[in-house]
Amino acid sequence: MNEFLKRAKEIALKIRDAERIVVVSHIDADGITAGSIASRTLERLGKDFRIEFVKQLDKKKIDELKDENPPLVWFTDLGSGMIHEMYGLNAVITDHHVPSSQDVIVPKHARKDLRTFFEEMSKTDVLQLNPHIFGRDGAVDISGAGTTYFVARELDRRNVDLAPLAIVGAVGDLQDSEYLRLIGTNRLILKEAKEWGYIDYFLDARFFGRETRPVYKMLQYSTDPILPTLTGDERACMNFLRNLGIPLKRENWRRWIDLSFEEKRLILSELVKLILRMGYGHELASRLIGEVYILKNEERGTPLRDAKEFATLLNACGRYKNAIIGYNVCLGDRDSSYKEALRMLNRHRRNLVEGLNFVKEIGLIKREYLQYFHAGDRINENIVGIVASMLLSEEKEQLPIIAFANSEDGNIKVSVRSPRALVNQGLDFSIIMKEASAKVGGYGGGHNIAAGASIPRGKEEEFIEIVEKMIKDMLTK
Ligand SMILES: [Mn+2]
Repeated sequence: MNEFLKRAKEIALKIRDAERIVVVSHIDADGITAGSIASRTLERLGKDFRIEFVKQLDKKKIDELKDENPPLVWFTDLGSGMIHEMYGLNAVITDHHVPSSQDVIVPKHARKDLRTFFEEMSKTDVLQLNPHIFGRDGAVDISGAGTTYFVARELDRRNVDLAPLAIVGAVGDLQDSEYLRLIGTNRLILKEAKEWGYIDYFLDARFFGRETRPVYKMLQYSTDPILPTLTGDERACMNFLRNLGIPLKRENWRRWIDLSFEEKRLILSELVKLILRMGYGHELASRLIGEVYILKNEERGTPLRDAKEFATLLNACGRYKNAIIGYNVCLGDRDSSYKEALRMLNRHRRNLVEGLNFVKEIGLIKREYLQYFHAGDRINENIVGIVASMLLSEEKEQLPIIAFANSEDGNIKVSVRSPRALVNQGLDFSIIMKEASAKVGGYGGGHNIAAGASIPRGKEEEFIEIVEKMIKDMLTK
């Protein structure tokens, strides 16, 4: 921990010394919260700065920054994977993605003029705070918002009030999903935030919408875990509650937070029985309950009160190219930006439901080792991956799902989601997406369980053939 904090302090010093700073962050919930933490910190320091949100940090963006050549660039929730391109740039990075090598890699385009390259290299000054370089797993230990928070905290003790945003960022990146609670360095943020009275956390149902949805809706839309015979069926959910003698409505539709302890306990124990009776096993049942994170300064019954709902609101903003709206909400706007964010959240939910219905209409095409669908223009490329996740969670006999959608750049966006059991058997879609897409003239990557790619139009069939063969090889090795 000492080394980690020491690095945070070094970065803090560099920020304190900089005359002007450009913050570059990612457009998802973790990136938006990370950018908000950085920006409030710089505001409190009285710094001259600007912030921008990008979908991904590519060479083109880095070249633009090099041309502008600001005194300091602060990358949050991205940057570690592109360090090898940052020669000539004065930068700090607070990220949690797998870093590219710390050694000097001479990029292809620089090989022609090595002298200029090494001159530039010698001017390069990049410091990063990233759990991977301290031997921890960036998928669960701490998020981009979390690493940014540790630097903010070094710069000004008042910034402890930004800890809730760091928790929202971690939850937005599903860092609580595997262990059903936040672990590692995230725990330090959590404890601090609790001591200061900003956050409360306890065991409860992990359902999305605890604060805002009528209970029957919450069950109907549950995908983690999926509730056999209930998920997706409104009438069944209503009947399930009625049969337990739980009133659906008092003055208003009752939400999870409106129920008594006894009512909650009854529902949860019946759900466990249902899951086991339907043969889904203990592992699924265990996902019903986990740690939940409450932002105590936010109004009860709003999507900002629960970290998971807050993160979803931000993700909705990012996905529809309005990261800045989410950023304003993080910084305290409860008026026009907040209303706009709510509108985007509703639109996002509607699009997901429509997307799901569309795929159910056209049907998944099943093959021996995978299943797939092509959404064309009917599902936005930015949510086609979520639709694939939802479809996967509804199935009992599970094959990986490959989803295609038309991308606005003229190519085909590919998203893949794999059942965890196959990943445990050695399947790794980060490798498959990278190699298979390269074979058809595209690019890709990601995580073992969820990955993506971009491939040229018309190459879908060929791509499926290659992917299926690679899955087969990996699983039968
Ligand atoms: Mn992140």
